[in-house]
Amino acid sequence: MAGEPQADCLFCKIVSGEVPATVVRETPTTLAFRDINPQAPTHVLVIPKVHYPDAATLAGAEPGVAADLLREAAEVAAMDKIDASGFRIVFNTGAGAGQTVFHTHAHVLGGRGLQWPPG
Ligand code: D5M
Repeated sequence: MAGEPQADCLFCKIVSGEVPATVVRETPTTLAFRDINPQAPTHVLVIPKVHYPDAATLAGAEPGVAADLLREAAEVAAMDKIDASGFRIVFNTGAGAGQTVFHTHAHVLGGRGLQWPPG
């Protein structure tokens, strides 16, 4: 069922503690942990604890939790002191956009100059 943990989902397993992660922040609705393959000095993933495959479906079903993700992304940037120099919040949405894990996640990237447009 939408929103329920999925047995084959890597990020649901991180939420449950079955798969370890370097957790940097946690709220009742979200978890933030360091990306295993960082693309910048700060590269943190912020995920909802509930399972929705991407940001669009999460926003449609649970807009309050989607707002929590954005708030937590900003908190991560402040925590790592990248908020003053600028940072990027990315939701890859769909395989064609590079999404590989189909549990909503915001990439928070910063700590170096970021190019635009992204690749
Ligand atoms: O981003 C999926 C991201 O998830 C990608 O940057 C690697 C990261 N990843 C994959 N496995 C792990 C674990 N176990 N811990 C932390 N980070 C992980 P996407 O936008 O779907 O391409």
